[in-house]
Amino acid sequence: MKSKGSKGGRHWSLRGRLGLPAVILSCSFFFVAGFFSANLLSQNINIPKAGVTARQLQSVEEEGETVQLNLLTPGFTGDDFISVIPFQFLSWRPRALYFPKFATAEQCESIINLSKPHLRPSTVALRKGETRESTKGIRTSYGVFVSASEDKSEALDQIEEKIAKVTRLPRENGEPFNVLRYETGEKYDPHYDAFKASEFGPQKSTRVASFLLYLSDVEEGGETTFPYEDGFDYVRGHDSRPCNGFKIRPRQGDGLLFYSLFPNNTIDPTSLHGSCPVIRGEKWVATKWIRDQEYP
Ligand SMILES: O=C(O)CCC(=O)C(=O)O
Repeated sequence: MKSKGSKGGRHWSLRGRLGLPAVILSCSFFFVAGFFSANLLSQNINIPKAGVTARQLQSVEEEGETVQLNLLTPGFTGDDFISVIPFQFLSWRPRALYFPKFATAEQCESIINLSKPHLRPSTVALRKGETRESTKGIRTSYGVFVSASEDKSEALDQIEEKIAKVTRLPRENGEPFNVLRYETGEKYDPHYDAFKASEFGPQKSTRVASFLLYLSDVEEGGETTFPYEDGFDYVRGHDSRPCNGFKIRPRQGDGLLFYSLFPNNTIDPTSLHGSCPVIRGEKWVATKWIRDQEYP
């Protein structure tokens, strides 16, 4: 009661000097400021450096109308902004998505320049009984493995982060990028990215998904192909020579994601894929294979 009375006395004396509206306004201001700073500190949230970014993404224009988006307080490892990463859903069999303009032309060029001096003939994983000689000609591109940490321009770091977001698979599960160059006539015959233990021996982990970032356009040929897309040809025993099937034409900066495994962790037969031979021009692509656990 005592404190109530004394608060009341101060309130009324302020009212006398400033007027009621000014008092209510300043009380509301301090309440709101106190509430938000306490909330932010207790959640250890980084206030975005460019506050505008967060605000801009709180609404989107859809068919001429402004639609408000709800920005929530994120968990410790979440984002305090809303991301918009456009994609086209390409297929259920295999589960494949296309991400137009996933990377910028500058990022692509910088990855090519970083990789170019280190290219070596690409190799394939060997099944029991296979040799380098017996598998010669299956994959004729040149390539190099590059980790995000080796790229001072940070392009690979930014792309790896973005891939983790769209796949919802942790960065730690990704193998280093395999940057590939195909010149005229070079190709990769249809194959699976996931290794069957019965063919390749016991594996520490399995490849769940593959993300291909096209680093260049190709004048002709060089499409990524899925000969068994939708299972139709698969059921009919379609042959899998390049280049039949559902084809994706490389375009600089675009990304292709597909899953090699079904949700029950068995290999999706329709994830068979390859690269058609380049007919004209040169193809550059960076592949990120993502495993079911931390790699290596
Ligand atoms: O180059 C492509 O389009 C396909 C590459 C590929 O199949 C792979 O890296 O596993």
